[in-house]
Amino acid sequence: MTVLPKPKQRIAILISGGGSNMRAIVEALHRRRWNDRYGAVIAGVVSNQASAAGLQWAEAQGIATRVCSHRDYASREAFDEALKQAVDGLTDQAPPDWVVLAGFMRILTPAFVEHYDGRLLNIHPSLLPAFPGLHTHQRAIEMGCRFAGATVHRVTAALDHGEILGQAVVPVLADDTPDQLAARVLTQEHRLYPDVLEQLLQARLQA
Ligand code: NHR
Ligand code: GAR
Repeated sequence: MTVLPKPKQRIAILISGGGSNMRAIVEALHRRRWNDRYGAVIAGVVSNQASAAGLQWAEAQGIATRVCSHRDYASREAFDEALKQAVDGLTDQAPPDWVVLAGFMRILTPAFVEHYDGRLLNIHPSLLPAFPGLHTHQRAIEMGCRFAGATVHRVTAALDHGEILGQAVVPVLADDTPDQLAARVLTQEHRLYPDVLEQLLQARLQA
């Protein structure tokens, strides 16, 4: 009996900071045997910040890493072109099957988004469509929200407005600081993002 090899699903992860969501995804890939089950592999990690702590963790795992600093480019268009080269360079210049924003902090141009059409995902630390943009936890507290959370969505040219793929909800507690709320949300992000990604990997395999 011949067993056909599964087509690969190559995942690139874009970070700017600590990379705890990146880590949750890499750990889920190993623990849940995503390579055997869905042909999933980590193509590499790209950061726009050379100092991102997540880069060191990825390197220690033997994952390919690249830095593409927005400060080296005169325009958003020029940065995004270089970022695209870095991302596609992880996979012999073909776009990876999935490009996952995990705490990536630069708004992307329509040209970049189109290049990865349908394969680009983000986790945003609010219950979209509430609070797109930055400082979500402070804004949720100021508005008196009783619940907050995180949303995984497809990335489109309109910031934080793509199709919602999954959400996780946490309570806002009396006297929460933005940092306390952020930590509670982040814990749920680490469950949500791998779960949504696994569903997409599974669906792509069956397509
Ligand atoms: N790009 C597009 N086109 N669409 C989306 O939905 C995107 C995106 C890029 C990033 C993540 C997003 C978030 O989850 C994201 C979604 C950065 C900013 C921002 O204002 C806003 C939203 C998000 C990420 N960035 C500043 C900028 O001028 C820089 C801030 C900084 O460097 O600290 O790009 O919240
Ligand atoms: C996460 O809470 C993520 O949702 C948020 O930054 C944190 C990154 O943590 N993303 C944004 O605010 C995007 N603008 P991590 O680096 O430890 O994954």
